[in-house]
Amino acid sequence: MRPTARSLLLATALLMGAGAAQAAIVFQDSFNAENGGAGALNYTSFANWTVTGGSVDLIGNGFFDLLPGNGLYVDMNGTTGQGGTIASTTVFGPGTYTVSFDFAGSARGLDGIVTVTLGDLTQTITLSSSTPFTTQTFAANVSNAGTLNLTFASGIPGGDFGGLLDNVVVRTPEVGVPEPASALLLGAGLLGLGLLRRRRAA
Ligand SMILES: [Ca+2]
Ligand SMILES: [Ca+2]
Repeated sequence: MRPTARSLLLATALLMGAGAAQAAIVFQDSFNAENGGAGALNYTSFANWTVTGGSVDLIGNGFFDLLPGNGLYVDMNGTTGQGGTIASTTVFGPGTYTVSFDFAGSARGLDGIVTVTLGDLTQTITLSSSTPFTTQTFAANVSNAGTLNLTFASGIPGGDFGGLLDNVVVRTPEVGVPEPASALLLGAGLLGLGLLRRRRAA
């Protein structure tokens, strides 16, 4: 192989590596696969969540479908008259994460209120009744001292009409494959170190 062809291949490989440097998704839930795709009141059998307080309803797909076109989603106030709390069964290790989710008002005349927690993140979101699903994004630093589960708690203690939750995603920051410039720098550094060692050995 001619040197130019070889360096072209190398450059292409480095560029492709740079393209792979994206935030990694470590948790994702659209709720669409719950309960065989059918809604259920006071649902507790979530694949990725434990209902740790009150109750929540699994709605959508034509079942109390307040915001059609989103598959299944969660009404943070179930049908027991108590706001619900759900906690991820996934425990997040120490690190920095980006938490995003879609949240909407109750679509039944009341504000939707939810508090999300993970590590040092505690954020309460209040949306008016008619606000459609809007994506909320927050940073969360997890240490051993903080909350290791991702939780969502309804901010409406009583009543059956809660805010609506869908599409929860947790990402790690952009890490992984170094960019071409830093890869070259690292290579040059290692080469220098090798030469230095060889010289010392001599
Ligand atoms: Ca959904
Ligand atoms: Ca409800």
